[in-house]
Amino acid sequence: MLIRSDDDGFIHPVPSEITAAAVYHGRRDLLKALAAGVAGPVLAGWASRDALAQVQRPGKLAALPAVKSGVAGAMTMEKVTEYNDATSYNNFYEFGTDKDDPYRNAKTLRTAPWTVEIEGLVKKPARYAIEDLLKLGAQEERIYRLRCVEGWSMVIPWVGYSLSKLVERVEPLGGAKFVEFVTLADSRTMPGVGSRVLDWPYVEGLRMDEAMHPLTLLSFGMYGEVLPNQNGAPVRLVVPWKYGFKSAKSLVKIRFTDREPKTAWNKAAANEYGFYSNVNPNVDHPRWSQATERRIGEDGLFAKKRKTLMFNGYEAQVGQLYAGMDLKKNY
Ligand SMILES: Nc1nc2c(c(=O)[nH]1)N[C@H]1C(S)=C(S)[C@@H](COP(=O)(O)O)O[C@H]1N2
Ligand SMILES: [Mo]
Repeated sequence: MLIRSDDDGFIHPVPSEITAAAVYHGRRDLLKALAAGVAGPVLAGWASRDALAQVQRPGKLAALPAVKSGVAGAMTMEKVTEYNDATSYNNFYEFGTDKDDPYRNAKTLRTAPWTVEIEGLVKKPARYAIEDLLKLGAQEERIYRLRCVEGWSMVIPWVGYSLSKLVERVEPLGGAKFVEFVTLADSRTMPGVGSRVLDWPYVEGLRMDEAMHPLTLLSFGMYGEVLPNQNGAPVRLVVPWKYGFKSAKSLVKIRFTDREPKTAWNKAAANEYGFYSNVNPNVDHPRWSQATERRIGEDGLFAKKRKTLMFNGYEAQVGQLYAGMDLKKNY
């Protein structure tokens, strides 16, 4: 372990964490600081912020302590998006379709009490209170790229554990081939649910092997704190190699099934949003290219667009899941 826990309950960084701190904040920034001879104080800040996000967390919500993930590919080298950007530029249509609607409207979401139901083809169906679900696995920090199908992206330090932990616990039956994710649709607290942009509730789905992949995250927090409402409190999915809409927010039900789930976006526009929705720069959306993306926070006049990577940069980890599949057909 690279971290130690003192009796004050906080986890303190040790010098070996500094390289990882550079990862968290962008290696090029560190090199720049070293060259300028100002690395001392900079490193101190980075090291403490990196070891546990709660040390210099945004301080807006309750801390959610986590250890750095050891899962392959879980820590991108890229610079983390500013918290204020990640929490004010969102898609959460239950709260409206403008980018700042979730930030403005999601205050009404009631996240306690909250239960998540596990049903369908499992040996152990269950109703988990959020407090119990949170404790089912060790909370890990994972820094993932998130690529929205609309052509923008962010880099977010999520907190959570692999969905596979929960799947193993409830013991799917042999016939279970897919997992369906159902999210909250409460017209009293979610103003967007009155609109007809989507057929509520918002439903998403994964094939069983995708659900079991270690990178598939059941997330309870970000930036060292519990999730803000607009980012899908109290629990959401994060599937980093797929377009952002697969990462369903504010989950209330997880259902195991033998059929490919009918997802909300597929029902709304089947020719635009397929079941797989893997990030793929070679398969354009019918109305726009998917070859490049705009990184939120880099949108100045001279900011260059970035090339979108196959499977959002997670090809080494997930490419095998799709061996032999025609990704143009299975978009
Ligand atoms: N329930 C629900 N989940 C959702 C959405 C939504 O509208 N409703 N939007 C999706 C889309 S399109 C994206 S890009 C991501 C955005 O996650 P973020 O706001 O935390 O960055 O959430 C996804 N999860
Ligand atoms: Mo999205």
